[in-house]
Amino acid sequence: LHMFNRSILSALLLFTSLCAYAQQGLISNINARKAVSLNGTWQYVVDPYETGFYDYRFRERGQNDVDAYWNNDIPANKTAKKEYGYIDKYSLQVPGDWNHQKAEFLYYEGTVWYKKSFDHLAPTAGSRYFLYFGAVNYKADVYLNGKKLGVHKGGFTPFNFEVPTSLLKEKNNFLVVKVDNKRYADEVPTLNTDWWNYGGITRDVKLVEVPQNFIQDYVIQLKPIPGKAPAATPLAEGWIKLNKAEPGAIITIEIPELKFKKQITATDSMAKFNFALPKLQLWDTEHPKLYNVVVSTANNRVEDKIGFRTIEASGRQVLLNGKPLFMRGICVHGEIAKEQRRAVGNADAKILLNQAIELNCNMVRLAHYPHDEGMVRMADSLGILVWSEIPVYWTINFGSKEILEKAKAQLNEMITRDHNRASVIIWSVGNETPVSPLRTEFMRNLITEARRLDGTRMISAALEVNYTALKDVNVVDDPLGEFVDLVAFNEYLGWYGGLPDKCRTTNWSTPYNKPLFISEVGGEAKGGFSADSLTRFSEEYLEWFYKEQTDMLKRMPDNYVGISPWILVDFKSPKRNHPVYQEGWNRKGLYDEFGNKKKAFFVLQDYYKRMEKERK
Ligand code: GCB
Repeated sequence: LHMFNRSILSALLLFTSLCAYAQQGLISNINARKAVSLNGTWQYVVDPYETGFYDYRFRERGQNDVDAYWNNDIPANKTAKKEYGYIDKYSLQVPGDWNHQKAEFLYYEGTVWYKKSFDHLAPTAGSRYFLYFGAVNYKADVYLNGKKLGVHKGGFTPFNFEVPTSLLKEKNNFLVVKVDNKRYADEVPTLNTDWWNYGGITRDVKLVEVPQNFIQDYVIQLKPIPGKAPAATPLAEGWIKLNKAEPGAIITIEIPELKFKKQITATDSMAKFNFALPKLQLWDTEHPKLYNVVVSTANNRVEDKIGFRTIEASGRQVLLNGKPLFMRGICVHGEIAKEQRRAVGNADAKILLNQAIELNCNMVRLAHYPHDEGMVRMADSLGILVWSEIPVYWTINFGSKEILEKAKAQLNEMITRDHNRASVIIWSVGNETPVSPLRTEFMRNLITEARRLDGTRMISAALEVNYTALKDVNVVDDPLGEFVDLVAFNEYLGWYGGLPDKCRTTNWSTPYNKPLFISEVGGEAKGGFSADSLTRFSEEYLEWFYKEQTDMLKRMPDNYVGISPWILVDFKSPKRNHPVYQEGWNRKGLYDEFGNKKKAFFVLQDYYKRMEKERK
């Protein structure tokens, strides 16, 4: 009986702790909200043994434990013992990964406690407050004035926790975030990735103020008419989600430039709508027209910039606004190579997207995780199409329900953040997952979830081809092809299989009657290293590789709708250890880490110029 009670008790405890810290509804379009930025200098304690979290018996410390690092670090008096503290000598900039900020953090994977004090001088009576994090890699435990607000996992998606107003003080609020970027087998991503595991509070932090009842989220998108261009007065559909709805509340949607105004009445917290918009300029890659859209209730107003377009996989083609689309893409990591750090904010987004534009791209595949919101916003305004992905990467434990839930949570956060971005046309549920019935079931679940969350975009996943069993015709027949809208596959013919001239005799096809996209292709070259084209890692090898590849592409089947080679810029990876050519860098960039173009760049650029003419 004793044992029985114990197990019930521990099950109950687990359940309540999960509930207590479940993420509350994500507030979208965060930059349009009234908020105080908590970016800037944060003090920190590095804690590889997690002494601030566990006592010497490795039991989680109680909330008021004076040795818990979430509690005030000032000793009660001069006699009191304190073995930690936050001082300016140990500080980091937020947003930003820790790895590039201090030499000793380059390889660090573990816990760092971040602390920021802030004042809250003039709280508005009746307002509600949320702490918002653009992203923390990987696990964040958030504490304010000694009270735990919540836990979030997932290194690339936003989250927010409501702050009870009674907890906020006028002066010196003590905000602590325990950030842990250790890799685990049962997390998403898992232990093994081909990129740098940058840790820290990598994106913006804000204290957001909203009224009691507020507009939490909304979707306003064109409804595609299968196989057709949108009507002259296109049909928009979507919904508005109110936090603490008052039944009968009036919601207004306005597009001032179009002199459009529509009111709907909320019956509960979700108000769905569909209506015809006036004649407007559609968003596309040449005219990325964005309209100011204002959603308001009696006491809350949110303004956004939204482009209106339709996207769909139709038969063997992809249609953007009803017209066949060819994607001249490139894969991009969220990294500024020159400074060996995670990309964050608009300025970084501009650097990366302009590099893609120079290559003559109209599309980017944001690998392998959701990038900073600035990236999709910038893509919206530059007219670059986006493939956005969750880090379900390589081998994860596909039999685990818990892992599926973790992946779903990230999918949900990615879609919620960006579901009004015209640039985003593809949600990808993962990359190069090994074929098995369990894997397919897992991925099919994610696809179903993505469709439930957003029925207006294509769903895909980067599939694999077996390079060791290359035939003259390689068939992309991964069973997942049945469930995706766009059959996408990675191929490295001439790098991981054979030499580039293998391309002369190789052809590709898929049994699925769907559009076919090459989501990766690439090889390595060390910028500035010149040799004959048979020498691995030379610029000439990679140039040859791209010549053979682009020649092969002339023989692609009629459902070939585009390609996003791997990758825009060389990127840091602990897996790449050649002491001369790699030194911890994956060298498949068309730009090297200093931003110099490799010879191969011009081969792809030429191909894209040709394709732009041929398949407008
Ligand atoms: C892939 C992966 C990508 C790797 C790349 C490589 O297929 O999707 O994340 O970095 O190959 O360089 O091997």
